[in-house]
Amino acid sequence: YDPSRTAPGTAPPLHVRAAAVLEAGWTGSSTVPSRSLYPHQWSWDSAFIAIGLRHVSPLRAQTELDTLLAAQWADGRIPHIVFNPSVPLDAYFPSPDFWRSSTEGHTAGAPRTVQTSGIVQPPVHALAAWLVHLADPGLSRARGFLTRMYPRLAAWHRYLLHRRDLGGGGLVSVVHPWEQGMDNSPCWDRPLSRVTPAPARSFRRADLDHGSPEDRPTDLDYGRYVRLASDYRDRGYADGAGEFAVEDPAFNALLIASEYALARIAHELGAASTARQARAERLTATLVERLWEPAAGMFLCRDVRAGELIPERGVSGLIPLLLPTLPRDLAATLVRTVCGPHFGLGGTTRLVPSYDLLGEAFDPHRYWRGPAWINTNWLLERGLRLHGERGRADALRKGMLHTAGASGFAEYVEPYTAQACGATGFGWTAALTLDLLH
Ligand code: 9WN
Repeated sequence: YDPSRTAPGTAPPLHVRAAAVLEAGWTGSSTVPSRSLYPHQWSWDSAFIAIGLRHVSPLRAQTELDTLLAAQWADGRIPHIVFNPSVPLDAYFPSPDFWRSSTEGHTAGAPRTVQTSGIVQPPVHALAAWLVHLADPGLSRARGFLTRMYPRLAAWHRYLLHRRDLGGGGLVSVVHPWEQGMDNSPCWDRPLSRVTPAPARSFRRADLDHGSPEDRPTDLDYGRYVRLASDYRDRGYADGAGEFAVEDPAFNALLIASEYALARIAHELGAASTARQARAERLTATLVERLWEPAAGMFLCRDVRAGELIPERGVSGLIPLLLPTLPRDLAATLVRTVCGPHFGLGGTTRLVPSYDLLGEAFDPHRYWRGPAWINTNWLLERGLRLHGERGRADALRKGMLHTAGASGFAEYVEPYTAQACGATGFGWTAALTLDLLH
């Protein structure tokens, strides 16, 4: 892009503006989701960011993942936040002095030299590593990128499949809403209602100083988030005993998609890959068995502690469209649901909302209770394409690119009008825009 050849007053092209967002968020070793609201490294943000960054600089995309995986715990978990020591403690809550990873996480093998949180986020990483490799296989091989990634990613998946099968049925449970990444989704209301909130005076939120306070989770939500996280910490981050355990369709679908990617990585490295491929197929069948709800035409979350499906339609229940061996009739049903009255794609909404348009808890502005997010839409676009829905995928892609540019790469948007909400110049919005442009 050469600004001297552009007419004065013309905005730079979308890819230039998206790359500038990633440039502004680059710390030298990773990218922040947002300088104001999220000034550290987040796990699934980094995976999505690497997927976009590979088009600007494959080297930086590799470094993004290297930095994250350098903070992996000895038990295999990849923490959801890796803290930047040069950022003041009060810039984000909960800060390192809340998680106390290097002391409380000692038994679970938390690193000593870097401070992290003790919970996890969706496993998009193997998928990201594979896509980063493909952007420049020569550079990747020369730097031993996949050789370095593979054992760490394998340990990560092992942790999830062995330590987090809290329901005993073969799927992974999340133990905190922050782990699933859609913090205040109405899907969590029921399991969260059993959790006694920590007193409001026992902590101080930092998010309300930056975000749009009326969109953010409530103080009551935060009381429960804090209680769950501090109980987990006080158990030394040992898995199994917590009050909150939910099998989530998106978290598990992303693990399966990453397991397929890990099979490809193994193959590229000359290692055995068929067992992984078979495991991904088995996990897909288990996902259908445990979380598919024919009456809803989609997947639902399972509340493991109550032993029942949660009767709320969140966007998470559509994400398994990403899976190649999903039975054909289920894929067709999911497409009908995305385009039907509950999600409105191609009809009332510009992008797929985070929650059921007809649900009682729907709120078009409140974070994960209605607004549309680029990462979930990017995953659905891939799913539509994979299952032969080219026209719908193209239309969604167009809608995403338009929304991303017009909203200043907003964190999330109102689903009917695509009006910008939350932070602007948001990392994964810019990164996934770059990916869609390629
Ligand atoms: C808690 C960073 C993260 C995203 C999550 C999003 C939000 C954090 C918060 O921001 O969560 O992890 O403070 O609200 O819900 O998906 O990874 O962008």
